[in-house]
Amino acid sequence: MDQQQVISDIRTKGFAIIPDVLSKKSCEHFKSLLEDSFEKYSPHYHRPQNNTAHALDNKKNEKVVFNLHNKSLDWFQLFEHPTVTSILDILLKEGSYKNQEPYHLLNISARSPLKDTGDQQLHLDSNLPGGDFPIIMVVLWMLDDFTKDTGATRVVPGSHKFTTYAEDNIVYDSEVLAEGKQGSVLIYNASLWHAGGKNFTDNTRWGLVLGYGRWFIKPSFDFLKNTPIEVFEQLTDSQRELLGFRSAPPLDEFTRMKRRSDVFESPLPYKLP
Ligand SMILES: O=C(O)CCC(=O)C(=O)O
Ligand SMILES: [Fe+2]
Repeated sequence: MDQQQVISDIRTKGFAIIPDVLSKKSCEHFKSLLEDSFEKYSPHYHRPQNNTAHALDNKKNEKVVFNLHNKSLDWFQLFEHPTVTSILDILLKEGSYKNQEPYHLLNISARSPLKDTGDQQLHLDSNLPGGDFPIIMVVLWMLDDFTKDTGATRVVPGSHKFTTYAEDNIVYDSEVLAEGKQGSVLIYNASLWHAGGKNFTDNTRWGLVLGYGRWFIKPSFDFLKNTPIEVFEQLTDSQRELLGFRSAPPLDEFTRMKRRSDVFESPLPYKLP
């Protein structure tokens, strides 16, 4: 698919789907990493006492894995896949000073809704509707087929320009399904109204959900504190930058004056459970 067309679709409709980016073999490899991580780490997840009204934080009906950067370096192939970074380099920089300010990862998770579950309330991932420039973009890698039956993501085209939120429990006439074959990637402006669909099958519907935001937006988890030193040491400069190791605020005026840094922060000691 032509990159100019993808960018133009994201600007006008709020999203675009690029087919055939990953091979079946690669998708199956990443899915096996997800299944292993889910089995190993989900028993240790913090369980919130009270879910919010929309229950987007209710993870009982889905397999979900977080913070993949600290689980396998293989994930960086997707975090910095040139097909997506070449698009993000334009959309997440434009409007910044000289169109050159960096962006970093905000969210690194994957979800697979269980049978007969998964339908989410239409929502946005940007915490603010509308906006002249995208401040957060989401890259959703389809590691399984995304169909009506497996729970493809629902989207409302053009809603990234609305300055309101979707009404609760309403299905909009203009809503469409972001369907795609295994190995496709859905890229959307995080102000787009969207929702994970219901999975009516016994099959998995693994989607890797990567949020990228302008450098001054804080991430979902503290990557500077949850990246083990032995992982950090193996990362390239651009991978460290992507995790935000150059966008942390200075401790105080004696340490540094600029909000961004030329050198990398040092990770703190961290071990997975
Ligand atoms: O899994 C999907 O299709 C979308 C997930 C989503 O929107 C979210 O978790 O914020
Ligand atoms: Fe979302």
